[in-house]
Amino acid sequence: MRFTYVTLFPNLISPYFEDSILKRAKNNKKIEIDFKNPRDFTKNKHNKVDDYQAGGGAGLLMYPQPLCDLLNDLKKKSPHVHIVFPTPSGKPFRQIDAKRLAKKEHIVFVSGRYEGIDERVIEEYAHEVFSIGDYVLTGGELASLVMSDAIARNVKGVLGNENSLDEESFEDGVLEAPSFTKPNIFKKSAIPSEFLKGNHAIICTLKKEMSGLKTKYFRPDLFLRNVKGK
Ligand code: 6GU
Repeated sequence: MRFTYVTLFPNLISPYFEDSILKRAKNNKKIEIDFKNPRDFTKNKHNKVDDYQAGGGAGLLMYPQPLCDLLNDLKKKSPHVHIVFPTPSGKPFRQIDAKRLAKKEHIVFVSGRYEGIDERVIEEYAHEVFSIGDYVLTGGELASLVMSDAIARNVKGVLGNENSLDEESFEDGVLEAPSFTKPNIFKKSAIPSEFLKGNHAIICTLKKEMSGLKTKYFRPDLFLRNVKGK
């Protein structure tokens, strides 16, 4: 899997791949990353990438030409890229999207800064437009990283133990059951006793019950979606 980040600020992104699982994945060539800077495609003296909004409105927007030249260049070199625009006005990014996108060869994340990107660029180039939640970030970089991380861990060979991909939150549309490790008693609080007895059928039933309760309590929206079978 190759991730290309189109960003004015590559330094916001690159350190995330310098530690832990994604560092190993990069070293093992399970994932490859590179960066393209729209500023390198400007044609004006001061390498300006932003401009005032048509019709007024607070803040500046990234205007089309540098981004379009950059993306045309990218598509010419890699015709099969899947281009993603992170924006708070996109559709919600979910676990099923992470799994689906993990099968792509090459994903490009186009991060806007300032108040965002001229809509015509998104119309022209986006294969998908995602939001990572109902809040506004200062730019698309963090959102791109969030999505890349969720995608990368579904790429074959990235996680040490592929079993960790089963049984996790959202796998069956429910939150993961609580889990415990040693010590058996921590600050007067004991691990549920069945967990220590080792009857896996009982533990499995218990976990399913806890999973359901947790989902109902913290995510009534997910719970109802399951009840309705959507
Ligand atoms: Cl994808 N981008 C930005 N800038 N803000 C966000 C977001 C994305 N998702 C939620 N907030």
